[in-house]
Amino acid sequence: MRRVRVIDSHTGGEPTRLVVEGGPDLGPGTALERRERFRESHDRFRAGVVNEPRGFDAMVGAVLCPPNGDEAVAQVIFFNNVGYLGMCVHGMIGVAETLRRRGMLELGGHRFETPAGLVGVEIHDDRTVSVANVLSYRTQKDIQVEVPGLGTVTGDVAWGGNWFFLVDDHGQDLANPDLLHLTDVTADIRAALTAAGVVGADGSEVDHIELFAAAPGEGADSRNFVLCPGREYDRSPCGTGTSAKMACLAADGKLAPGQVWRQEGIVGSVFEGTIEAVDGGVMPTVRGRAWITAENSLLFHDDDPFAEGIPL
Ligand code: PYC
Repeated sequence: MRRVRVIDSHTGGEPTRLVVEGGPDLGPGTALERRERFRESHDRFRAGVVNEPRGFDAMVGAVLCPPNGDEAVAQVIFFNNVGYLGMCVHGMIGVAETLRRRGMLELGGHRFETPAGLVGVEIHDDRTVSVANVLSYRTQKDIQVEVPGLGTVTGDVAWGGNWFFLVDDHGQDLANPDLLHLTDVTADIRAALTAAGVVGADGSEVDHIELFAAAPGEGADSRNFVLCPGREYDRSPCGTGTSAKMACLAADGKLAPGQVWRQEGIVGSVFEGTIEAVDGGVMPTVRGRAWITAENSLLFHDDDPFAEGIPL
């Protein structure tokens, strides 16, 4: 029997499950190299940790690996119900809170290597965490796709550590959301993008779809709904999506360096973001808070037909 110790947290409602003991040996290398080894040789472990019956579709998992040099305290690789992420801001906030609580990180600044690049983490004394994310930028503006049942949908393609399609004009109600309907609509938009051959700059699928509307209250500048790769929606405001949004706003001259952008998610939690302008885009910082929800051991029995998750 394999025993895997995990600590669960949520950041603005979105869960993160950090493996703290019993994870796979991913060998030497960069976070990107280790992520590919994870995918090739340990994908069943990924599925067993985040999918039913031990997890559920919205769960994001994380494993820590030793750093590859002296630039970072550790590497983090994030995964979900269908695969692997480049970066995950809500997850990074959850990992930082978990490590702080275990006495492994002090208040103040730290750096982590992720498959998308180096990120900074600042743990504040009010328990919030700021994540200085990777370079974020827009690659395509006002792309139009035909979506069956919706008509022509116009949006931008941008990178914030993952690839996003950002749509302002969609006719959907984000104030009183019908989550199943929004999931279907955004999944249809993603399918239409794929069918039209719209991809990220590196040829990757644009696998996150982000709808925006005015925030219903005073506490935020905007509300979003974000469809993640495995057809689940982000319960948090999505930090990589907020980074992509701020890159688009900056490119349109609507967000100045240092100006605070408050992005509300579909369950009402808020991330605060700022940008620094750099060549080729913006360097975003996103701040939020995580809460530990469980300290647990996952058990994988050799004769359990669902040790590697339920293949749905
Ligand atoms: O916060 O960056 C994020 C994120 C990505 C996927 C789910 N959350």
